Amino acid sequence: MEKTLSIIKPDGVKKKIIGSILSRFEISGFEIVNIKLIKLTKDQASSFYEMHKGKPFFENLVDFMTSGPCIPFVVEGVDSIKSVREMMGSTNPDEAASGTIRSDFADSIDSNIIHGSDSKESADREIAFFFEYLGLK
Ligand code: IDP
Ligand code: MG
Repeated sequence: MEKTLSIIKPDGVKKKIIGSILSRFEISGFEIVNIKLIKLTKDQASSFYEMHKGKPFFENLVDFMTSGPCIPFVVEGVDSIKSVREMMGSTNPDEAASGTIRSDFADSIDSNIIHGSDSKESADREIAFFFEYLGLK
C-alpha cells in the first residue's frame, strides 16, 4: 500500500467533472483518504511547483493553478503512484493514451485537468505540502 497526491486542477473544477474524476479512482479500487477544495495563492502554487521555476511555462502554470479553486486529494492503494500516473495519461493530452483522464477531459498541455505525484519522494513532499504545511484538515 502507498499514498500519492493528486489534484483536480481548476479546469476540472470549472468543467464540473469532479465526480467523474473521483469515480475513476474509486472504481479502480483506490481509497480517497484526504481531500479539500482550495484556491491557491501565487506563492503557494509557486512553492508547490518550485522544481519548474525558470522554465518557460512556469508563470503560465502558476496563473493557471491560481485561476480558481482546485481539489488536492490523497489516494491510497497498491502501487498508487505509478497507477495514478497511468490513469492520468501523458502531460500533453494529445499524446495521452485513450481512456486516460487527460485524453478524455483535457484541452491542452497547459490546461490538463489533473496532477499526480511522480515518485515516492514527490508524493511524501506533496502530501505534506497540502495536508501538513497548509494546515488542511
Ligand atoms: P506532469 O503534470 O505530467 O507531471 P510536469 O512536467 O511535472 O508534468 O509539468 C507540470 C505541469 O506544467 C504540467 O502538468 C502542465 O500543466 C505544465 N507543463 C509542463 N510542460 C509544459 C509545456 O511544455 N508547456 C506548457 N505547460 C507545461
Ligand atoms: Mg509532474
